[in-house]
Amino acid sequence: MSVPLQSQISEVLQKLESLLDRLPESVGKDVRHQISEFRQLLVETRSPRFALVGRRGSGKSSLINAIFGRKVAEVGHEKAQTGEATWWPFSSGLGTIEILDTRGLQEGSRPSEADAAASPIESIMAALTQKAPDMILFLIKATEADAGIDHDLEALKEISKTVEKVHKYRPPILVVATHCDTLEPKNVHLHKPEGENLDDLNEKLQRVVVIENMLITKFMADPVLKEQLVTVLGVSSYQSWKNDILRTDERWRIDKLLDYLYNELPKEGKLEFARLSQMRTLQESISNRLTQVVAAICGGIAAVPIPLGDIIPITSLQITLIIAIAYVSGRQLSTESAKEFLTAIGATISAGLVLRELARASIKFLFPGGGSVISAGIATTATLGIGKAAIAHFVQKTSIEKAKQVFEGERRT
Ligand SMILES: Nc1nc2c(ncn2[C@@H]2O[C@H](COP(=O)(O)OP(=O)(O)OP(=O)(O)O)[C@@H](O)[C@H]2O)c(=O)[nH]1
Ligand SMILES: [Mg+2]
Repeated sequence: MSVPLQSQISEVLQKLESLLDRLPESVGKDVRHQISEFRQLLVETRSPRFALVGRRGSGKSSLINAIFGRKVAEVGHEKAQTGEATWWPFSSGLGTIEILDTRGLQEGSRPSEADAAASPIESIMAALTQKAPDMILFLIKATEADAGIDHDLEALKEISKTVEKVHKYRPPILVVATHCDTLEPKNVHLHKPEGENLDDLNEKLQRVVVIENMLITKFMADPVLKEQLVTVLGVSSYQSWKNDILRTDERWRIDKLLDYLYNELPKEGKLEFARLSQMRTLQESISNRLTQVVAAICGGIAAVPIPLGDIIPITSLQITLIIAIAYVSGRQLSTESAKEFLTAIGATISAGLVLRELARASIKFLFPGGGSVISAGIATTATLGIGKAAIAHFVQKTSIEKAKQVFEGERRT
């Protein structure tokens, strides 16, 4: 989201809040709550941060690429970590994830006294102190899940302890069993199960379940890790590129992983994640949430007994909603284009909407109380319609004509 746009939204929200300030606290309480959620989702949006724990070759870089669906990290042997471990931004054109590779902890290679300051362990701890991870991802090769992982679990606990001490919260842990595609029977394709022998396929899936359960048992046996565990998920992240062109995509269950990640992220990280993951269901999910929140705010303002004062904020909020949904889908929309969209779907600002809003305001003016309820309903419905039309057009890529029908359909319900 561009900075000018964010400050523009921030301004509208402040204007609203100062409007609410003039009212008794009970009246604006709900709206205030929605405004604060809107601010978290949109104004305070930032890159998600994941701390990765995983041995060499466990598939950390591949998992980052699998999340983006693009090559943003080098797969294979990267240069050995020398000294500094830091939050490292991985970006596609659509967004950024900050990653902290904590491998140095696991390898436990305590450095000599002389260069302790530059040691990986020290710098991992410094990075964790500087910024808290939203989540810890623990990666383990499915084929190595039964090998002694106690040392790895110690690294996990070390990270959790540091984060808790500094940031006063325990990050959720997601365990990812990678390389599931390499389990026996090797020639059975998990990512393309059609046409595979059912018995063979089930045998392979059963092996995944056994590994997941083994890891769950291991985590549940530890009183600290048990509390932080979100889930254990077997996946395949395998993709192969030739000159940055994707030639093989054998990802399996990455969509499910993306769902978990999205759900565990704090509100501030969700928008960016939905955008960069390019996953339509996540983009729909956050767009629907934004629509609900904005509709509730608009309805709330309309229900508040201030005649006329609500016209400007409601329209600017609806425009903001359109810009936000377009952004989630990967587009940057100007205020002008958002207004054009409103016109195109028939929610004309110059005619219908303003007239309706004026009518609404005067109803309220004439019949304080009863009129507010009616107008709040109209404001909510119109906003829901605009949000759904924007989702149809920008996220689901339907035509403007179809988006218009969605808007009209919503108003009729
Ligand atoms: N078949 C299969 N191969 C994978 C999978 N994930 C990673 N690989 C392969 O495993 C190798 C190591 O993967 P990386 O993603 O580079 O592992 P890493 O953890 O980043 O390794 P370091 O950076 O060296 O610590 C590469 O050849 C990947 O293609 C997977 O789920 N299935
Ligand atoms: Mg790597």
